Amino acid sequence: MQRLAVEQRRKKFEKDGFIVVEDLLTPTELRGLKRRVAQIGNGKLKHVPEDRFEVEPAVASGKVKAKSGIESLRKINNLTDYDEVFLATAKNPKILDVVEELLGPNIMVFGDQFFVKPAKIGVEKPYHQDHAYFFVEPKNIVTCWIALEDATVENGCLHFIPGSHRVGLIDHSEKWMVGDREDMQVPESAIDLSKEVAAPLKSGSASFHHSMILHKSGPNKSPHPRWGWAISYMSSDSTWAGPPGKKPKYRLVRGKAFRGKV
Ligand SMILES: O=C(O)CCC(=O)C(=O)O
Repeated sequence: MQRLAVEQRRKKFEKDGFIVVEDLLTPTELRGLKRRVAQIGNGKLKHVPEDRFEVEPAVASGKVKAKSGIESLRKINNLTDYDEVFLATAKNPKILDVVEELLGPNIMVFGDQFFVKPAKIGVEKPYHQDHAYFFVEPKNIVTCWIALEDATVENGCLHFIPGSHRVGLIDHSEKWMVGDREDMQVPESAIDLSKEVAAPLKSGSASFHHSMILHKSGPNKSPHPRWGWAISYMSSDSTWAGPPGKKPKYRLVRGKAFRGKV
C-alpha cells in the first residue's frame, strides 16, 4: 500500500478507534479456515480442549437442538494455541502489515476468539471495551476481526462508538448473563448511542479495533450464520498487569521480544 494511504489509515484509526480493510483474505484462504473450524466444531478434529468451547445459550438450556456441533457453539477460544492453520493465519503478513502500522514492529498474539453466532439463535454481545478483560499495559491492543461469512446488521455485525477509545476505561459494573454464565457490560447511560456506527463486512474483509473502543455485536436473527474470527495483538514491549505468576505464555509473531516484558 502507498505511504499516503497507510498514513491516512493510521490517522483514521487514531481518530475513530477502528478501521475497515476490504478483501484482506482470499476466497481460498477463507475456505481453508471455514473447513478447519467446521472440523474442529463438529468433533472431526479433537486437538482443541473441550474447555475452549462455549455453547450457545439456547442450545445449553435445551430450548433449541442444534443440527451440528459447530452450530451449537457461541465461540471457541484461543485456536492459535492449538491449531496450526489458525496459527499460520495469525502470522499472515497481510494481517501483520496492518497491525504493524497501528502498533509498531514488535508484535505478539494476545489471544483469539472464533465467534460462531449461529443462525437465528446467536445472542448479542453488549457494549464493552475489550481492555476491561485484558491484563496488560499500556491499554493498546489491536483486534483484527475477520468476517468468514458476510457480517450484516441482521446477522449481528459489530457496532462501534467512534472516538470512545480516547475516554479511558468506563465502568463495566452492569451484570450481563450469557446463559447461566455471568459477564459484564457498560450501562447504556454511559454510551452516546447517537454516535453508533454499524460495521458490516463482506466475507474476507476485516475490521481492526482498539482495545479501548466501545463496541457490541447484535443478535443473529437471520437464517445465515455469522462466523467471525477475532485475533488480538499487542506490542511485545507491553507489561503484564494481572496477578503475579498468572501470566500466559504469549507468542511473538513479528519483530523482537524484550526481557522483563510480556
Ligand atoms: O463477534 C462478536 O460477536 C463480538 C466480538 C467482540 O466483541 C470483539 O471481538 O471484541
